[in-house]
Amino acid sequence: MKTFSVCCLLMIAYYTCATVNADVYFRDPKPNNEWWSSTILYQVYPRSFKDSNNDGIGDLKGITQKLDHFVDLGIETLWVGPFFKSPMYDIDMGYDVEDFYMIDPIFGTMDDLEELVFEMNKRNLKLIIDLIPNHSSSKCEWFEKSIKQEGKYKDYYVWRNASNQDEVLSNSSITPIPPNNWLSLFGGPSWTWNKQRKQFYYHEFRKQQPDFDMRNPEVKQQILDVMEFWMDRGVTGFRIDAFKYLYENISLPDEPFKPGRSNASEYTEMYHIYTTDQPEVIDSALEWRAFMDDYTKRKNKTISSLMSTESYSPVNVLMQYYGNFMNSGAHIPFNMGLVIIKKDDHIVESIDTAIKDWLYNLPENAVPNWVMENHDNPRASTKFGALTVPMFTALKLALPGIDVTYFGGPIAGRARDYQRCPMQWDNSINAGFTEEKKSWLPVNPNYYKLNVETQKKNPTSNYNFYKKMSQLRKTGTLKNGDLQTYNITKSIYILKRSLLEHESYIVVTNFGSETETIILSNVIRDIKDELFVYLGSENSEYSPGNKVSTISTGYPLQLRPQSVVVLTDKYIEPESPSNGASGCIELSSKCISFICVFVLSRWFL
Ligand SMILES: [Ca+2]
Ligand SMILES: [Ca+2]
Repeated sequence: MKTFSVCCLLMIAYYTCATVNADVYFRDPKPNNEWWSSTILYQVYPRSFKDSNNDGIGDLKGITQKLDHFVDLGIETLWVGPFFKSPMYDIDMGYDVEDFYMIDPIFGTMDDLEELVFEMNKRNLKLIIDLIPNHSSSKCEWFEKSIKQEGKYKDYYVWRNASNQDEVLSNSSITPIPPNNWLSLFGGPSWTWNKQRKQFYYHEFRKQQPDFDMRNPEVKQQILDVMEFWMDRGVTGFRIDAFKYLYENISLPDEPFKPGRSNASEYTEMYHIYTTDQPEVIDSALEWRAFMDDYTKRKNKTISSLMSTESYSPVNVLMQYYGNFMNSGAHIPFNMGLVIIKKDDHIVESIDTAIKDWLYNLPENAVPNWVMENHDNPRASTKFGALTVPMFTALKLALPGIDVTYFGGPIAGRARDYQRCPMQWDNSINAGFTEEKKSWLPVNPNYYKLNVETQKKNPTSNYNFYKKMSQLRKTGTLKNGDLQTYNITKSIYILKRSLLEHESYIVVTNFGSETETIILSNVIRDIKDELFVYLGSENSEYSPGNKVSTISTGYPLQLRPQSVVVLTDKYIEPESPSNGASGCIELSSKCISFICVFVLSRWFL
């Protein structure tokens, strides 16, 4: 009893000390050294990454050609978007799969994939691909067979009679009425009548994307077969698309309107309580994880496969995707908290809320993850301005857990407000994306200066900023350290990582419009009087090795608007003069030698 009281007192004392001035205190539950636990998952949008055969469209061989790009950036895991055979209908192109076992000729062949995996393995890179289990294309052979009610395919999809089925069957001029009021995400009924089968089929997305009936055991097995097929080809896991839409309530009740709403064809006017995040979705998370773990054992794989899920669901639901004490679920239920923050005066508060929401709700031993950009949303540079790119890079890459980076993010490709535009590699024609005169989407005309090659040469570029942050993630502190955040004003946001017997790192950002003087010792307890700059954004005017006082005397941090510095209590050697400066010195010494020779030769002659 006495020991218990002492323990309680110690715990209270410990938490009081630890949280006295920090907004979030997050302690990594245990050193987590799985290959995925602090990885960067880099999303490659294959159409726009690199074209190898000059048809203007990116392809698998193109990705293979650019693998050293990832090695240079310190990225270990690629998530390559869908490359399966597909009619590529409309803007959702590629997410309407016609053949789940085939690569679309636009992207290449099975041999190209084999070469990609081989070259990735050589570089210790891992490949994650999309799994699209909710629906197929209406051109998929399975759907065609389902229409004809052929064998096991008969109930592969969600087929239902019309509400007025008897009348329709007896009189072909009568319009069939859908079984209920459910809507497609793109507006209008999510039911489309099939004249041949004389039934409605359900589609959460477009009518060209019919939903599978996930309650059918044959379908469940089919999905597992698809997973195994690609894992056999060297894929180390999946990003599971549209996860919350896997199941619909079996008795098809109408969905209710939101208060004061009545537009029966507008998706956002209803609560989708019977078509999203049904309890069976969580079961799928557990079953598929178990299947993937079992695969690792069966095939004697040295590393486990990674399961990530895409759902814009409430945090409490996403936390259930992680699984429970008995059974694990997804390694990464994508955390979209930072994707949805808006540009306004409360940005610091919004970032803080997004971080807190995830970490406070995280189950024990689960690893957090952070997404900010993807193919469906505008880039941060478009939304918040180009100067904020290193600020978000520093914050995101300094947070514990897994980072998800969207292609082009490290150079802050500002692609005409369109996040799918081709990657800008260099200043050659079409930014080095393709030699074809026309690429599938136009390349941003700013590519002559905004490209990977140019940024690589500039030590203060966004590319090199990202690279240095990614190198920092290899330290014990960033891998396993604690996190504290300080939300002190509307413009200043501070994030600290620390680990016993290791150096600490402090990210300080200024989202405001004026230069701010920050006395860090007023904010952070037990801080040394002087810290070193590990990294500063170009506009911060701080360079690695600069000293900063954390007290009011000396040289306290003066942070320019829209800038960021990363500070540490470890000694950082000041950077040697830049190439330009040493070039000058070299040039002037050459001049002096020349003058000397000239003078001496005049003297003697
Ligand atoms: Ca191509
Ligand atoms: Ca579904």
